[in-house]
Amino acid sequence: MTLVRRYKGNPILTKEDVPYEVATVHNAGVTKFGNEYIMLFRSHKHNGRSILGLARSKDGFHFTVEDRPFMEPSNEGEFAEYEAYGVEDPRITFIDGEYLITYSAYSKHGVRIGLAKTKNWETVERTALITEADYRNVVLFPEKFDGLYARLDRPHSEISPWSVWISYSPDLCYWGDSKLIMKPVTYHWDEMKIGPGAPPIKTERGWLNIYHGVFPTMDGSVYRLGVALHDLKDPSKIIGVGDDWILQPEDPWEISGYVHNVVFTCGAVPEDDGTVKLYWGAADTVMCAGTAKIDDLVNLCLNNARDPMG
Ligand code: M1P
Repeated sequence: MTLVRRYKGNPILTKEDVPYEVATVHNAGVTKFGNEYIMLFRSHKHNGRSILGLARSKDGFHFTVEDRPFMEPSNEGEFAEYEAYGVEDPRITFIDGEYLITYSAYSKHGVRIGLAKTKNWETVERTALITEADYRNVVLFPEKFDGLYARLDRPHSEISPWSVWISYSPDLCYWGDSKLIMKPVTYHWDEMKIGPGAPPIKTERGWLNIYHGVFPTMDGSVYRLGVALHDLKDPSKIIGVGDDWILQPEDPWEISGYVHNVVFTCGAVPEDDGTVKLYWGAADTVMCAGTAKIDDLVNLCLNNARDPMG
């Protein structure tokens, strides 16, 4: 069953649409701002390091890119030290009247997560580096739980490789109460690693978490997307993880590019009609979009579920 319908005009954004020189356009966070859609996308520069550009749209499919990048590696303080190799893979969460951006900060010390915020999408302020090294894919919930912010994160270590954890914070700076909640499954489409994708979407039946899973093949890794449903009151409880993927590389620009066989999401926008606009980077080269019925994704988590812990 096709759960995600690809937009016919894919890819929706490529390097040709960017008014400054970049090699790729991918892994974008997307949100609504008034009557606009904002897309914050990652681009490789020709030195191989990444920056974040900004594009705006009235319909969520046709985007116009701003003249200048929105975020480049910082020149100031500790951010300069930890972003020297680039800023990557932004996720956007609207909470308490502000748009919070979590992004990967790359440097000789590894990859950690930076937090920035904006109210107007004209200016942006970095607030903290919120993990140590070897974290990726940090997404914030758009609500607090018992007064605490919550995030899904993806630390990596040899003994607990590439799994999804949850952590909490009173102030978005200091995080704790961490707990492992979801693991890859052996000989399954997400057996090698998993990572949170779009910030969780609130539904009547739980928080919908659209994540990526990776399978190793003789021809490299294949990145696909899947869904998990978290309890509304206690998001550390996973109610169900869909056994099947919801999207895999199929279009030519998903199969071939800078990194082949990749669909990777950092953003999804729920709409009033019960659908979600899903955005994904294809082959780490271009941006694509599609739509799905939120109920269908939730049903997959509940009716065709695998064990969250593998
Ligand atoms: O090349 C595919 C992806 O590889 C990494 O993803 P993960 O978080 O699963 O390790 C990232 O470099 C991501 O940006 C990239 O799209």
